[in-house]
Amino acid sequence: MIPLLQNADFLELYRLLLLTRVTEERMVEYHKHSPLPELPHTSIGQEAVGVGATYKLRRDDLIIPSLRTRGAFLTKGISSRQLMAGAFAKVTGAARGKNTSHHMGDPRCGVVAGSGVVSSHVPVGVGTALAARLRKKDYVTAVFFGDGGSNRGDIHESMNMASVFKLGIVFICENNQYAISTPASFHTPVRDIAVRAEGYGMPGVIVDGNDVIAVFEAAQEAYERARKGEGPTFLECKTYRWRGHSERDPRDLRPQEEIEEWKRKCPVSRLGAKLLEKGIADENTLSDIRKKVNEEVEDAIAFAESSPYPPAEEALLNVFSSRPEVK
Ligand SMILES: Cc1ncc(C[n+]2csc(CCOP(=O)(O)OP(=O)(O)O)c2C)c(N)n1
Ligand SMILES: [Mg+2]
Repeated sequence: MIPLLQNADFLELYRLLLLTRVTEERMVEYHKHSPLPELPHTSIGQEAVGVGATYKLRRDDLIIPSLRTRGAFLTKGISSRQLMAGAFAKVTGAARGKNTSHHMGDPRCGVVAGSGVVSSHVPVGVGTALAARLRKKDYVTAVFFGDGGSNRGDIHESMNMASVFKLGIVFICENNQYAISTPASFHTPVRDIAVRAEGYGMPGVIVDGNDVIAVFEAAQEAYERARKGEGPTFLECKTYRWRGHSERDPRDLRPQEEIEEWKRKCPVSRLGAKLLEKGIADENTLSDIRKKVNEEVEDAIAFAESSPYPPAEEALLNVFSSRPEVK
């Protein structure tokens, strides 16, 4: 059964969207005057995908974020302090400074570390879903990737294998319509990437990726199917990033009017307006949430700044695993 959202959930979703937004805005500002070890690749404008698709997942459910699924870290239980310390490559980050928040993981919260090689983490998700089957567990795996990444062979092999074995995995495509500055119409011959799901015998669902509630509901339906052993789902979330590919993008080649049009579909203000309209919150409630979020992010920055880098003797820790003895 898909969990019904209560008023407290709507407020929490608003807080998580805003926390993701403010975290990234502050990372960008900070990076401008004092370059961070992590080159920010923001999800500003598309926060509803990571937050909506991971809200109410269990702690033992696994997620493998894309290069841009920032909100999912927070929803899954990584603290803003750990996330920010990750961007600063400090030892207090979730990966103890070995990986910035860009690709870091934390097994304690069910976040599997991603990879800098686009889509190479998707087969890993098939592996974790297969592990659940072999261990007779009902945790699910959600793996995130972009529209550009959806053209890599890894994804097609993964979808095929996951469907053949009816594994508990959900393929979540963050279709923000660009791969760096190449429009999806240049790199993908179909308008809706979800139509490819049919070729792999799984449902292909398209959802408004700027509507956090719609993303939540579609994802929950897919997880339910996955948990019941009915197999994978492909979920395409149509969205848009407001900023360039990364903070190193010298010039964003996308049309300014297009960016402005998508800003009017802001997932954070959309949910805020819904809360006001339904009487779930008033202006005071929302500004109180905003105040607390700003304080939390400032605290995270202070924490990251004052945290140490990892000690040299940790350089080889958790990098290699010893080879099992062959008898
Ligand atoms: C295999 C591989 N090719 C190219 C790159 C360089 N690269 C990094 S991100 C990116 C674009 C990815 O676009 P998309 O999958 O749509 O994700 P988005 O950045 O839009 O979230 C590219 C080409 C890479 N990291 N790995
Ligand atoms: Mg993209």
